[in-house]
Amino acid sequence: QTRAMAEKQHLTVSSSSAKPAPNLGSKNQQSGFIIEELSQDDIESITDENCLPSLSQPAPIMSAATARAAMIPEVFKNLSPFRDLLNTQTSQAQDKTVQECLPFLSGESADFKYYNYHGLPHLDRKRHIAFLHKSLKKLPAPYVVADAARPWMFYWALSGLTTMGEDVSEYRKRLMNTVRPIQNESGGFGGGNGQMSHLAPTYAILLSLAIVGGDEALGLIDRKAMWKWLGRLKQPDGGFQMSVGGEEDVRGAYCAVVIISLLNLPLDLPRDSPAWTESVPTLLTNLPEWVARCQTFEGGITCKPDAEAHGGYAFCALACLCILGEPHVVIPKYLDVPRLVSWLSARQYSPEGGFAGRTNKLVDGCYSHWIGGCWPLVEACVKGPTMVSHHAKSTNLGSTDGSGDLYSREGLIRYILCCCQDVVKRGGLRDKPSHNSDSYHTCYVLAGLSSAQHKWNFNHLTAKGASGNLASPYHWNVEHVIRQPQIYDEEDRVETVHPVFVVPEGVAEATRAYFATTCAGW
Ligand code: FPP
Ligand code: K
Ligand code: ZN
Repeated sequence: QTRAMAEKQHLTVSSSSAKPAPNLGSKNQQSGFIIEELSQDDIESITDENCLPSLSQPAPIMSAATARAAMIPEVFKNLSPFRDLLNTQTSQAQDKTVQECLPFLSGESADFKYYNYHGLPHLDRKRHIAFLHKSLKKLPAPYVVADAARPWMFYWALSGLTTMGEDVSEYRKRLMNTVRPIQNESGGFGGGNGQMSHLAPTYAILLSLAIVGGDEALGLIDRKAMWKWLGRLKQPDGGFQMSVGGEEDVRGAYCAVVIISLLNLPLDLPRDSPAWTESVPTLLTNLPEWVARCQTFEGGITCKPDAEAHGGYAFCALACLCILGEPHVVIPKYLDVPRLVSWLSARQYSPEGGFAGRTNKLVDGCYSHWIGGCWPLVEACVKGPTMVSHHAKSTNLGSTDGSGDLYSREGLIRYILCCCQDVVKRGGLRDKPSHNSDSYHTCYVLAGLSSAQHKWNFNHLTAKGASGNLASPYHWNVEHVIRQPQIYDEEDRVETVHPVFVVPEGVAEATRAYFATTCAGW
């Protein structure tokens, strides 16, 4: 729906865009925007690029701001035609959010000194990079409540920094010193010193060690203890608890298979597992069946059977399945794909362009990843394996125009660059304009931007350093999405992020290769 609408609106804009929109001038003045006359360069760049077709009549004199505004499709400037007219707390919150976002989307926010001809500001890398480096220093006292989430804090920072092209190897030693004492002898990592092991910090620590890289960093993980601990988390119904005696949910399913796959662990279930019987012989027995039970009547995925579908869990479920097998085989085997696509599509809003996490809730930058990151997996499932022969590692990436997209990449990129950047207070990316930036949103907004700017293809012929158990996720290739006209400036393209592991391209492959070669057996 969103896509069809966006296309329809594109046409509308093209045919009428020579007329300056009557309101925009006064709105711009109200918000303190300086309205310049169009320079000769401005006029030439508009006519030359065919951005405004059918300029058969002489171009009317309009301000650069108005010209820019005319380049923004109507769908990102007006209330949605599907607006819920029932007046409730929910619809009021939605209307308020739209009003909050519209000035940013219409090229009218005074926060930005520059908007390009498609109404997009630059990605303010310098500020976002500084923000994340700072988050790795000593934090102010209020962060004490987030102590158990400390491993997340450094994963988000390291992941966000590398997505913006930063080298983070300077953090290797400090990271190793931080995580060494929080690994428990009984397997896995806690959130901090003296805390019991939990799958969430264990996932964040494993990915962080993988990102900083090197044998020494990876070598500090006790694989055998990890395997035994995973056995204790495995449940008779197929799923995983987050900690011993803790909640069993789809995050557990995803974190567990990420760990098993990256560490190349044996699949046998330890005999002392609460789940072990002759009919549950492995860590993976009944796991995809358990994940399948998390799909709801809406088509989305919930944390555990019979609860509410949410984007965070949708990504966990899809990425888990894409570790268990090939997307085009395993996703349709366990999920109702048309219903899933319908639910995912309904998460993208207009005019905001970004995603909400669940029905009747608000757009939020972090769903650029949790929902946005579902799309490459679902697209690969729908499209089937590709035969692209080029190998992708940054040099000479192939490119595609993104045809076959199931969502509006343009909408997502607009929401991210226009609404999610703090370029005034402290840098970093955020949920929405009224919210402060934080490292969680910085990490996942950037991951979403990367997935909107690139296209991942599943290619079962290409094995990047992996064969054996759970080797599917090492068979992806990436291409640049290049579309004419490209709405964002090429300098604002970020790095490629693995669609299943959410680490820089190549990192998961190197990690698996390390554990497959140096740790054959224990
Ligand atoms: C609702 O928050 C959020 C949840 C119920 C959990 C979301 C789950 C994730 C983000 C996935 C975590 C993944 C791993 C790998 C640990 P809310 O009510 O504040 O937000 P909302 O209004 O947008 O739903
Ligand atoms: K939220
Ligand atoms: Zn959020």
